[in-house]
Amino acid sequence: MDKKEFKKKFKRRLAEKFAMEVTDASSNELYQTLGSLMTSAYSQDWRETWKDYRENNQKQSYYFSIEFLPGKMLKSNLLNMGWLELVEEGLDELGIQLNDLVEIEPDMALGNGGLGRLASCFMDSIASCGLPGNGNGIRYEYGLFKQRFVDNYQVELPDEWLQKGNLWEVRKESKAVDVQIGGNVYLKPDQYGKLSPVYEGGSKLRAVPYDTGMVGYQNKIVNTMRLWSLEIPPEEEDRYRSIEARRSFEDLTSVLYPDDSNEAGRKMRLTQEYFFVSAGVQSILRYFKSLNQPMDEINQYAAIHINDTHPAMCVAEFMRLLVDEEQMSWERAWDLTRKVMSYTNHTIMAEALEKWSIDMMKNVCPRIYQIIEEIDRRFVEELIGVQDFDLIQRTRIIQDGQVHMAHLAIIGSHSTNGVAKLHSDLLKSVVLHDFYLLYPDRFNNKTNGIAMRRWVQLANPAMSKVLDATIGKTWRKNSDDLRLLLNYEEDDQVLNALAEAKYQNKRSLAAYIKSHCGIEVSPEAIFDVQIKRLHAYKRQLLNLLHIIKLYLDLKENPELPIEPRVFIFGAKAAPSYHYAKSIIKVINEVASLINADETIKGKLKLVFLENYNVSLAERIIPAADVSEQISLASKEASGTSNMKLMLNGAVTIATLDGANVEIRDAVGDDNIAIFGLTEGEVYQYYEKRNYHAIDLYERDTTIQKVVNALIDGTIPNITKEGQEIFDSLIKYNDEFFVLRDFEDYCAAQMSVNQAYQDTRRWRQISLRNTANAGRFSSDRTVQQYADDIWQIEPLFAHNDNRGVTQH
Ligand code: 475
Repeated sequence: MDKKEFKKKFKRRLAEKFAMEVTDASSNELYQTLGSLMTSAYSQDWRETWKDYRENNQKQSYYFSIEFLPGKMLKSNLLNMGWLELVEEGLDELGIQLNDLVEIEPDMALGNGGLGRLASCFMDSIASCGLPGNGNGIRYEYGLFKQRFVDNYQVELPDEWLQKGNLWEVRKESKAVDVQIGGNVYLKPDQYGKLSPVYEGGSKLRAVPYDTGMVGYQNKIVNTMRLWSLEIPPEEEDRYRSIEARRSFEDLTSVLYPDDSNEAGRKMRLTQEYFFVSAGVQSILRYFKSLNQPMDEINQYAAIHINDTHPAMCVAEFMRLLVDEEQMSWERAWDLTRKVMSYTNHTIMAEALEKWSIDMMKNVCPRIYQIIEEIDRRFVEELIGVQDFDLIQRTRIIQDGQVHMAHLAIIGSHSTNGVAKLHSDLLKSVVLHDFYLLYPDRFNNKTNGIAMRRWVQLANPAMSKVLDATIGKTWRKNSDDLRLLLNYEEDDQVLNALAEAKYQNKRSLAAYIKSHCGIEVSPEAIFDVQIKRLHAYKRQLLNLLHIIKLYLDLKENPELPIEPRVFIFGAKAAPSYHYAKSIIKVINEVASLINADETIKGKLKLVFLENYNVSLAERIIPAADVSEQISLASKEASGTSNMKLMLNGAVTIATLDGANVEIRDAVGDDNIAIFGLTEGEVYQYYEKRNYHAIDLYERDTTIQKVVNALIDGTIPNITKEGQEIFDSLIKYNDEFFVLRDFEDYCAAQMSVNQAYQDTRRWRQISLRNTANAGRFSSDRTVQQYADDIWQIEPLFAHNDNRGVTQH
C-alpha cells in the first residue's frame, strides 16, 4: 500500500463507518477508523497464520499468565505491520496528527508490573520471531487502578478501560467453554470398577474468549492472545435474577488484584485462577482433538507455560481432562502432563509464594483438590525410603492444611526457570534447594528481556534516527548489531548527535512535567529516574534519604559543587500496602518542600509523576540520564526497567541484584556505578543475625541527621508517616538494610555526579550502555524458551510469499 492509497482507503472507511469527512470527525472517530483499517488488513495474515499452524501440525506454546500489560497497541501494530511512516505521513497530509489519535487509546493495563509487562514483551517477540505461541489470560473489566495524588496521598480510581470499546479484540462466542465451580464431587465406580467423578451442586461459569492479534514485526505472522471473559450460561440465567446475585457473579473476573509480589489469598482470586486455567486448558484440548492425532502424542503439539504460580492448577486441570474426560490411565496422563508443562519463578519474596488452604480449594474446585491430593500422595509414595524423610516433608505439595502452588508447578512440570542468572542460582542454592536436590535437570535460567521495538523504535524515535544514520538499520531486526555503535565511541559527531537526541527527549519530558505537575525543571539538569512498583525491598526509601541529604547539604552550603539534578519517581503502591503508601506521601511532601525552596537555586528538583504505567514509561525512559536499580541484593529477581533504561543510554546506579549483575558484565565496571551489600553478605547477616541498624544510627552523624529529618519537623505534614518510616529503620531494625547501604550509595551518587561533569566521558558511557543492551532483547529470551523448554519452531513459508523473518 502506498500513501495515496492509504489516504483514499482512510477517507472511504471514515465515510462507511461514520458517514463523515475528515474535517467533521473527532479524534476518537479518526482513531476508530484507523484501527478498523488496520485490523481488517492484518486479519488475513491472522487467519493464515492460524491455518498454517493447523495444516502443518505445528507444535504451539501457550503462555498462561494471570496478567498481561501491553499498554497501547496502535503504534506498535503500525510499526510491526510496516505502516508506521506511511500512516504518519498520510494522516499528516489529511491534517491529522497520529499522536493525537494515540492519545485516544487507553492503556491496556491488565497487569501490575514486571511480571505482566514481561508477558507482553514475550507476546511481541514470539510473533516477531515467527514462533507459534499464544497468550492465555483473563479479560478483566477493570485494569490496574488509576493513581491520583490528593494532599500528597495516593488515592485509587477505577480503570474503566473498556468504556469506549476495544478495537483490537474479537469476541469468539463459538469457542466458549464452561467451567465448573464449587459443589461436591464424589467418586463412583463404573461397571468395570473404574472410579469416575460425580458432581453435585456447584455452578457453571461460561468462559468466552476475546482474541487479540499479536502482530509480528514485518513477517506476516499474527499470533493470538486469548483473554477469557465470564458470562452467565443461558441455562443458569434463573439463578441470577436478582441484581446482587448478578453483581457478585460478574465481580469474579471484573478486577485485577492490585498486589504486586504479594499473595492476597482471597477466594475470588482462586476462582479467577481456576477460571482461566480451566478455560485455557479445555480449549487447547478441544483444538488438539480436532487434529485427530493420538492423545498420547499431545506433548508434540502443545507446550503449556505456567507464568509464576498463579496458573499452577494447569497441572491438575490437564490431569483431570486426560483422566476423567479422556479415560487415560493416571500414569500415562502424568507422564504427558510433565512433558507439556513448564514453570517460571519470578520472585523469592516469601509473601509472594502462593499457598491456598485446603478448605478454600475444596470449596472452589473440589475435583482439582482431589487430583492434587493424589499427585501429592504418589509423590510421597515414590520417594519414601529413597529420599530423606524431612526432605519429602518439606517438598510435598500439601503441608499443614495448605496447598503449596510452587511445589505443584515444579513437581508437575519438566522445567523450572528463574529470570536472571543470579536469581536462578539462588533458586538452586536457597529458595528451591530441596527441589534442586530432587530434580537437578529441571532447573535452568532464562534471563529476562524487553521488546526492543517498543522501547527504542517507538519510545525513542530521536535516538533511533541517530542509530540508523550511524550504524545502518539492521539493529531494528537484530539488536546485537547495536554493538556496532562501539566503533563510534571516539566520534564526537556521533556522541553529540546522541546527546542531542537525549536533550530533545528531556525537553519533552520537562514539558510534560510542567503541564501535569506545574513544576519547572531544566533539561540541562541530570534526570535521575526510579520507576517501578513501590516496595520496601526496591528501596525507594534509600533514594529518598539521599535526596534529603543533598537538600540538607545544600541548605548548609548553597554553593555545593553538584550538578543540578531532577529526581523523578513513578510508582504505584498496592492499595492495602500501608507502608508503601506512607513512602509515597513522604516523597511527595519532600518534593513540595524542595521544589518551593528558592534558596537552593533550582539545583534540586523532585518530581513524583502520577499514575505510572506503560505509556508514561515510554515518555520517561528516553529522557533518563541515570537509572536507579537499588533493590537489596538477592531480592529483585531480575528487573526489566534496568534494561529499558540502559538501552536508552541511561547510566545505572545499581546493587548487584537480579539482572543488574548481567548489565554490569555487559558494560564493564567503568560504565556503571555499583554499590552496596552483595547477596552473599546479605545472607551472612541473616545467618549471623548481627545487623543492628540502631548502631549505625548512633554512630553515623550523617545518617542521624537525615533520618531525624523524618521526625523533627524538617519535612511538614508527615507526623504519622515520618514516624512510621523512622520506626521501620530504627525500632524494627531496617529489614532491607537501607542504612547499611546508605554511605556506599552516597559515594556511588557522588561518582555519578563527577562523571557527568566530564561531558565527553559521560556521553561515551551512555553510548556504551546503548551499544551493549542488545543481549537484553526479549527476542533472545523467547528464542531460548522455544529451543530449551517449549521445543517449538518457527513456521516456514510453504506457499506464496508468507516468508518468516529469521532473527
Ligand atoms: C520481579 N508479580 C522482577 C519480573 O520476571 C522481574 C503479581 C501478582 C501477584 C504476585 N506477584 C506478582 C510479581 O511477582 C512480579 O512482577 N515479579 C517481577 O517479575 C519479570 O523482572 O524482578 O519482581
